[in-house]
Amino acid sequence: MGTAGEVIKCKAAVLWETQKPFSIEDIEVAAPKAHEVRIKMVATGICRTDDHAATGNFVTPLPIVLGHEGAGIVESVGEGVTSVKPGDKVIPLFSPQCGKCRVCNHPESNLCIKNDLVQPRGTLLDGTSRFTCKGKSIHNFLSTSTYSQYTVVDEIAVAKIDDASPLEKVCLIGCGFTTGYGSAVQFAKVTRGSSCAVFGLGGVGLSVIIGCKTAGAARIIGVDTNKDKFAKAKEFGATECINPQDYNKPIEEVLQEMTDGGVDFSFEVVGRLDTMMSALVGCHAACGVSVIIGVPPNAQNLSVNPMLLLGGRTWKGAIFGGFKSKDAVPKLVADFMAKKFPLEPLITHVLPFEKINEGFDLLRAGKSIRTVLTF
Ligand code: COD
Ligand code: ZN
Ligand code: ZN
Repeated sequence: MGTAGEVIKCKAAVLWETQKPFSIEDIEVAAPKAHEVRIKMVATGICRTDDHAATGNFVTPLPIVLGHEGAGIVESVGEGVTSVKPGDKVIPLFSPQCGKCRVCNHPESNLCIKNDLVQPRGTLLDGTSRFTCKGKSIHNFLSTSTYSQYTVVDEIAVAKIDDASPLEKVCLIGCGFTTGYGSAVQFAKVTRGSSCAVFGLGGVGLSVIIGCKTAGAARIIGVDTNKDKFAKAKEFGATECINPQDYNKPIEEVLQEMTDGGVDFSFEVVGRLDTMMSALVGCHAACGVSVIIGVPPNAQNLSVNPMLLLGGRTWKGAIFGGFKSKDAVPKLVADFMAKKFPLEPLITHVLPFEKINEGFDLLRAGKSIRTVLTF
């Protein structure tokens, strides 16, 4: 490859300060060091977590190149890289899989200890970044930084995918789709014939619905305070939709009455404490499972009566749908290619990368499900 080993000059969307628009800047991207991979980005989605970082709700070091839901082509690799090679189509992994730590070796868990998500340092594994702009080092975001024409990631944070895959669609497998779908099929293990309630019908909630439907759930009840979300939820497989504002009693009671004591599986995909409680109480007291997907506002806590769990309810939460990322992403792409689930209906807007601020405006105005930026 012509550029291997060299510094690449390219465009990236840099966030210098929170609550400010992104600036498209000329940046330098250094060559990958040992066990690192440089990727030419082809497409990237805009996820709510990027917005949380841009507004300061999700605290991360600045200045930074955000973006964590992307797909691209390997430009070059550092010494010792064996799982990908130049020319491979890949998806960067915001939740890596080192394959060696206690979590990676656990059969059910997936939040590898090498993640940069729980306490973001804003760097690659070696504690530095490969981005510079105007002489300043620019931080990495969630091991990925996809809002750049080129990015460098650690080998444990990238998965090779099918050469034939459409990158402008499968980029959603890098976060939003997988987070929702996996929460249903992999993490909660929704059963055939079961009843499910999905709180929050954004892109992730709709992906939960796709998962519940794929798993053969008999009833999928969408819950949202915005009734404009109902038509799309039904297209994805919701059997009924309810708006808490239409009832003069708590929505968990409505769910209990609708489903003989509560649903088998409930999912919180809003990121609010009150909906987390409603989802918990709205699942059956003895056999219900409630899954938290949304991240609550910084530093907020719940006070919970343990009796809610003593009867046998299960309450749990997961990142990335509980999937081990490097293993699961290539399989999910293969499943998409085999038409086991759709991604197209989640993509409401496609914009050139330079229009990134427009894409964020659409998200903030509630007008988009997913915007994909193309390079
Ligand atoms: N009751 C019911 N629905 C509500 C309520 C309420 N009180 N308030 C808002 N809603 C609805 C909104 O109308 C909207 O339809 C939906 O909830 C939220 O959708 P979006 O489009 O804002 O968000 P999504 O689907 O893109 O993402 C939602 C998450 C909760 C998943 C997201 O905000 C989040 O917390 N993500 C972090 C989870 C994670 O795994 N992060 C790692 C990398 S992303
Ligand atoms: Zn690990
Ligand atoms: Zn995300």
